[in-house]
Amino acid sequence: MTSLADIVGAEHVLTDPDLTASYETDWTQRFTGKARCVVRPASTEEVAAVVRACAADGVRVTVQGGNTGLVGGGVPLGDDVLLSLTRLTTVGEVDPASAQVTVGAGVTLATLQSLARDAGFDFGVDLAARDSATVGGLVATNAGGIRVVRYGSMRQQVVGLTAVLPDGSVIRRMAGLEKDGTGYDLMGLLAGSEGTLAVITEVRVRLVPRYRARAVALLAFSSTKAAVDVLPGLRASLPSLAAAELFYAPGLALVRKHGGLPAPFPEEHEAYLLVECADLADPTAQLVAAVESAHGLVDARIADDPAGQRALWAYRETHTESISAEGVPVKLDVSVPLTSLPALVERLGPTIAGVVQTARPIVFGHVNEGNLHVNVLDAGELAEEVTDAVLRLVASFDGSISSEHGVGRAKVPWLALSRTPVEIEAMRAIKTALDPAGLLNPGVLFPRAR
Ligand code: 2HG
Ligand code: ZN
Repeated sequence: MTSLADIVGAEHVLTDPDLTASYETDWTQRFTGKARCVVRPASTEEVAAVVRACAADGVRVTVQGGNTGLVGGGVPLGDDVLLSLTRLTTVGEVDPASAQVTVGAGVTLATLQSLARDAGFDFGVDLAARDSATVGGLVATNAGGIRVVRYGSMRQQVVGLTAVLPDGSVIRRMAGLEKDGTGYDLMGLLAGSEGTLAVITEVRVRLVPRYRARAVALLAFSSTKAAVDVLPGLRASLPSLAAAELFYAPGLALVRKHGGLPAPFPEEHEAYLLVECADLADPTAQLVAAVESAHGLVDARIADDPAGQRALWAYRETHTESISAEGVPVKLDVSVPLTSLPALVERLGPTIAGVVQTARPIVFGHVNEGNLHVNVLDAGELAEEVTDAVLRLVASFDGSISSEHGVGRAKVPWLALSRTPVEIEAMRAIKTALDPAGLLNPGVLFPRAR
């Protein structure tokens, strides 16, 4: 095999366990594996040369960005090369005419956001892992986050991609054409392909206007249905709506415990909706009016100042870390049609308790998309059984077993709950056409071939 050290430099081929450890276990500590080495290329050409060398020797490659994934998709399997893209950190100039910018796959979301803001724009995707999650990983998983209600997921932000195919050849579509009807949408296909079809090395994204004026409300409800029922009214009366996030009393109790946060309301309530508006002019009056005319609220707080807004957001944004502080949860990420969301939530508790009586479900998510993060603490030995029961319940509502985190390696056995045999065959045909030897991200999306 062409020496990987000859391609990237010996200091970027890591084999010392002290150096490889942080690449070999995921953020949740749930998934871990041993790579034959960690390779850290710094350009598309180096990535292509590494992939070509691995292909020549039939060596499998697992691709990793910021290692913030939650479904084990970026963790090595055992005998694979771990291709870390965090050195692909080039940033281009923001083009104000097209409102676009090109960045390397290893640039973090936070860096992209500040790049956009410095140029008077903003970026349409935001999520709590912003400081570590990389643009390449966000595209590969078609990440969602807290702004989907306004701007859509990561796929909707992509106007150009450079990607290395499993044989080491390179696709380069970087002109940023907003309209391009010349055949298959390869960029759309690679977005969300979880590194199974190509290694994304560079991305051109569209930027959105920068809305500095914000207002945030925390609304309390006595049921999921009451919270869901206010959404159509909020969407219709608030063109500035920029986030709508749901959480529940058990999650609130956890974030208060681990973050030392005060109670948001004098009394505890069943469900909470965090709503944010963002606009050129102060949206507070709009938000107050919308809240006043909403039915079914039992309490509400509105913050028009940044510190107060951050304090309200903390109740939602610190869920993931507070759950991890309690233990290693079973993490599920599902979506159902919005009208089915209350019924799903009602049945989640009994379904999980039917598997492990003492398990503690913590549920929160992006309510407008019907997307719930079902975290289950204290599932003990029965993580697979809990997963199976919850995902079957979700499928019974015509839902998705993976809404925004990807299928990774964790959800592979359940893919058929969300995809028909015909769809899975079509996806396999695409995989086989681009990666006949199954070298790229083996075991992700489809069962491992050998
Ligand atoms: C979020 O929305 C992330 O905060 C993480 O998607 C969800 O920890 C989770 O389950
Ligand atoms: Zn999420």
